Amino acid sequence: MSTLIFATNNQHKVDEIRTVIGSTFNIITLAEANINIDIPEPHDTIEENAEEKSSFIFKLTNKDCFGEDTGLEVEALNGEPGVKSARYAGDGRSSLDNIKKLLQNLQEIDNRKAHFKTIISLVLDGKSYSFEGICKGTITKELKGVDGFGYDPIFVPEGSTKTFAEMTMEEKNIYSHRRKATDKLINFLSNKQS
Ligand code: ITT
Repeated sequence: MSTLIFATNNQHKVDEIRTVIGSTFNIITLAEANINIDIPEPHDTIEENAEEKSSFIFKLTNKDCFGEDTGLEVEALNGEPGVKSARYAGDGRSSLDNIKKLLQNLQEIDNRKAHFKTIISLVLDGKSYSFEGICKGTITKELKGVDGFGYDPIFVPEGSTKTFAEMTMEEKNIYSHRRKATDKLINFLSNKQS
């Protein structure tokens, strides 16, 4: 198996996916591939933005690669922030700003159901494939925990009483959307090899 470039600038994603992949496959980050670029995310769906990341890096390098896009979809907000998860509070705002806006919008609302959705888009030998991972859960009323990133301090996955930010990365990986999508990627790559 040749090396796969992971088309992301988010080191948390790299750490989480590397923990799942272990030494089965070799992945290198954009930084390790000496690619210093902010990949555009111009589309209206998580699927299209994931595909944009992998195809963008494939066009640049002509190498096998994958990207992923993730969104938090909140039932009572008709799926928002969804594809806009990174910039919910506006361009250039922090994760804390995004969280504050979300909690504000859910202030009077009892239905706290939400899920994370990750789409991994792979380009292998010039062909595209995609893998989905969903993690259902609920949004808390206040922030809890200091680990993880993004919306982790306000998301409790089904089957746990802790937020993702109260978990170690290994615990988060038991439940997480990203791990589920990564499992499918590993399975696909393993079958290709055999
Ligand atoms: P790349 O595009 O470089 O991969 P990014 O951070 O821009 O990295 P996304 O476009 O997928 O990643 O951003 C989605 C938003 O959702 C962003 O605000 C993240 O902080 C948040 N997010 C993604 N995965 C998450 C997770 O596992 N837990 C909590 N928040 C997450």
